[in-house]
Amino acid sequence: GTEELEAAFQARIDNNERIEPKDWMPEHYRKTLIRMMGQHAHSEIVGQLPEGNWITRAPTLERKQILLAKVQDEAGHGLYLYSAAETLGVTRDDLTEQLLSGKMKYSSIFNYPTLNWADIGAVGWLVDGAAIMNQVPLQRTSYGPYSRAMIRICKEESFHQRQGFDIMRKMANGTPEQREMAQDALNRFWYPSLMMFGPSDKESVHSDQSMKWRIKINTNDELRQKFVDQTVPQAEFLGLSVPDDKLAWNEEKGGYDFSEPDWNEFFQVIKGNGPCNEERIEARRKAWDDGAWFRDALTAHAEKQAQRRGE
Ligand code: FAQ
Repeated sequence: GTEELEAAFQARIDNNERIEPKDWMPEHYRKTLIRMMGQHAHSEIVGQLPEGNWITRAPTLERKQILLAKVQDEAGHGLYLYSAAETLGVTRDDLTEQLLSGKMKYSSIFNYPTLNWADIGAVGWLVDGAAIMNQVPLQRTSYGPYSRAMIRICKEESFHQRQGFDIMRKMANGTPEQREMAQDALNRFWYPSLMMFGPSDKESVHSDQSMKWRIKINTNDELRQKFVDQTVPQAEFLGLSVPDDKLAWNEEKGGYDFSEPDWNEFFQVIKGNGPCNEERIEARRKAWDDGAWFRDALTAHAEKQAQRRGE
């Protein structure tokens, strides 16, 4: 019966085995993965927009080439992840339609605007930094196709993080105005970056089950703490200050004490009420609608070929 199947499934998970597409899995495991991988794929795609905004205005040809390559990488990550999600029996079209109808989410962080060039540095340093902190453990997630996608993606993300830090270093050591821009970017991106790890463990509805299934390896608060501990010394190295009066090293716990982000703002943003939600979805809808003729042409072509083959 189902109970036996579930027990055998859990035993495989506990034994640290990877689950592959054709293996038996509980329906809720499949649904959870579709939600998480779909959201992750959407984030990679929507995440191109805030940075794409600066490709035409990058300060040098070299910076422009680097940014262009990074944004292209994000498109590639989205594609691996959509493909990995498709192994669970959902189509990419379905996932896209659920994003456009507001049924599926994407990371809260991409609903904030990139106002100046230093923001591109802050996105690479903090947003990619937070993404890596979350994704490195996911290389060991229980679902095979997701874990393999993560291995590839993490390699590219670490290059992204370094390019962001490099922009920050340049700005923080530049003219007083550039330094001010770097500080301003850190001020605006700090708390939204902390929100990327999801709500506090108390409010995280999916963590318990997802950790039992090793879909998630760490809790949201664990990863947020690691991110703060890693990032504060980097801010110090840049000579910038983290916008948190309560930030203090706590010897006993071997980590920093820090202020929680404004969770009310977080829940507003994921409900669709952040500064750029409408603009982001509108850009995705336009791309989807503008591409309709191409999808139709591909289908018509495939049908014609099948007819010629007499199928
Ligand atoms: N934004 O119960 P939990 C990138 C939702 S990196 C929006 O704790 P869970 C790279 C959550 O879905 C960013 N919604 O949920 C890049 C749930 O709502 P639901 C993408 C959020 O899944 C860099 C509810 O809150 N990375 O794109 C967020 O166990 C630069 C309750 O939360 C990933 O997706 C949020 N921040 O833990 C690209 C990593 N947090 O669905 C371009 C994979 C929570 O029930 C440029 N995902 N929610 O309606 C994960 O690790 C997990 O899904 C968490 C959330 C940790 C994000």
